[in-house]
Amino acid sequence: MTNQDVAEKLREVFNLMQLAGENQFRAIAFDKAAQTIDGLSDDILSYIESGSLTEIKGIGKSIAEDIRLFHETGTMPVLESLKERVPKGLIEWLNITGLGPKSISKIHQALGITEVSELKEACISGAVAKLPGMGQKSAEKILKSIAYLETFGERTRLDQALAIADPIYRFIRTLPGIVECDIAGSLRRARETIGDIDILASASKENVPAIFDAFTKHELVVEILGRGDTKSSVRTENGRQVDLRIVKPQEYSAALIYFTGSKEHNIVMRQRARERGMALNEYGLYRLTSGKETDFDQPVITTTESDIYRKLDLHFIPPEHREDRGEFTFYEENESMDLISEEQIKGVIHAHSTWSDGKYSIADMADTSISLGYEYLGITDHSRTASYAGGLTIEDVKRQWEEIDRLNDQYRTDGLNFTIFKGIESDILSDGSLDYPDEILEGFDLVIASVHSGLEMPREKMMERFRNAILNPHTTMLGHPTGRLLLRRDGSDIELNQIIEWAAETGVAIEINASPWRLDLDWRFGNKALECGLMSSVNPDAHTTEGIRDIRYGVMIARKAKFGPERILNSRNSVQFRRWLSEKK
Ligand code: DGT
Ligand code: CA
Ligand code: CA
Ligand code: ZN
Repeated sequence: MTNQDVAEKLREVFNLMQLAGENQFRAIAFDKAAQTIDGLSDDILSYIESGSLTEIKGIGKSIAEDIRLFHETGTMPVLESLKERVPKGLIEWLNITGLGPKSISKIHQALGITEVSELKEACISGAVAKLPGMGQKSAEKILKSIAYLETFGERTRLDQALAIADPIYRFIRTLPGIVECDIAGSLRRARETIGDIDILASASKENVPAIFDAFTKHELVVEILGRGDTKSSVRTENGRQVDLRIVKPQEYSAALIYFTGSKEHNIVMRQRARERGMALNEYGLYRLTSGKETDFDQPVITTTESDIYRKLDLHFIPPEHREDRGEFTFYEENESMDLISEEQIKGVIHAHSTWSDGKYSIADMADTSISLGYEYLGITDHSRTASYAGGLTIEDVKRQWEEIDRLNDQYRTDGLNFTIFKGIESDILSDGSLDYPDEILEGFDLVIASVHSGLEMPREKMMERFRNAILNPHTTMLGHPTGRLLLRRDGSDIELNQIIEWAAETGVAIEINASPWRLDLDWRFGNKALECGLMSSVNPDAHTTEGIRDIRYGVMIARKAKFGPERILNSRNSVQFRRWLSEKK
């Protein structure tokens, strides 16, 4: 049980209390407690164990008791009773972006509806627009969010899928009788969102029932969706479906290619097999009969995925490139592509501190970076226009520089090979200019230029805005270019191919924002980026010390987008990185 687990539960109470129309002050107390615990630097468990929860500011006796019960029983009575009182349908409305509990409660009470489908109708009919404080615009926004839910509700973010898949995979791998086991499907291909989780294993026949028994009894499983001789499907705690398939050991490599996908990649693979007088399916590679049918009596012996690729005149194609987006041409000719790996990342770029909206001090962020083995940290708090995120005034900037100088002096005195770079995440203003006068911008080691407002500008204006930001000599790199939030909000309407060309021409990098909410630059622009020689950097956009670990997801996407270490800035050591920055200037 982490601090974040507790905060999440308290926030759930806050939301449901508002839906239930409970006393505002009581509800807000839960929200405040959640915020406090989110920002707590000590482990909440230590407070629970020593019975000192009420010593935390903003945690009264009653919330302390709720937290204690949550720790003891896994739930809170206050939450359970709320869940009984609030209509189930309404709770689903909370997933509609831009619709807060207050509005939900208002619409529900005025129109007496509880289902998402009814809400949709009420938006179309104009009933929602007529409510006080709502209007046509709000109704349209709600409709758009519902459409989004309908399309993506069945998918999940990469980090959420990994949090389920990793423990289950580790568990299965060690079961008696397992010969081989891998995560397959979209997760193995490192897609940014995942439908269901596919796990593939091989085992001899007599072991299969016991393996399925163990799988369906795993602690994360809440429901068994189906069970057959070769496949079993379950639903896990947060609603995710996991499929486990078990094949015969000799079928494993063909099955792994098949169930890794993508479908598009598989189609080309089967075609290549036929062109070479063979048939490829999920069981193996076979010769064709004279009548061009699969001859199951004549298997082509292969024991690894590489063997199968070789028979089809290809070098091994790494799973993250199996999308039928140019990989066949490349791996016909080339043995491999030099791809960035997590160990090659030397520095943490794009991190926020308490100076703006981060939860930890610069020194804390640096300590965590050091303990994770990084050589440098580029602190990039928000700029002054982003006042909602605590953006820095010019005075703040100067004082922050002094703090960074002091810390760097300290590292030098201590003989530590660690540097903090002075950075800023500057808002790109609506005309494309950056957020400080030149004499301040000059003082930064690096400037990440990002759009945080007016994301819905018409394309032409937006492109002009980006062009100006790229042409600004102080811009080191663009941050999260589209501004999308995965499964929540579309990105800006921009022509990214053009932006990539401009950036590459002027030597501006475009970050791969590693936050699993963003993963922006999208990997689909990897081919274009490669063709132009675009530079990038795998940036965690960390607002907490824990957030630094998001680099993991960014590296997965960078590999998928075909970036090797030479085009990833933060694979350079701090000396090389500093040199690149000064050459850019
Ligand atoms: P997802 O789950 O929507 O994120 O995406 P995938 O790629 O994991 O798709 P899924 O779970 O439906 O199937 C896993 C793999 O199995 C898929 O990548 C390719 C293979 N596969 C499934 N159905 C078909 C099919 O109808 N034709 C072909 N060629 N391959 C299939
Ligand atoms: Ca899948
Ligand atoms: Ca599946
Ligand atoms: Zn940002």
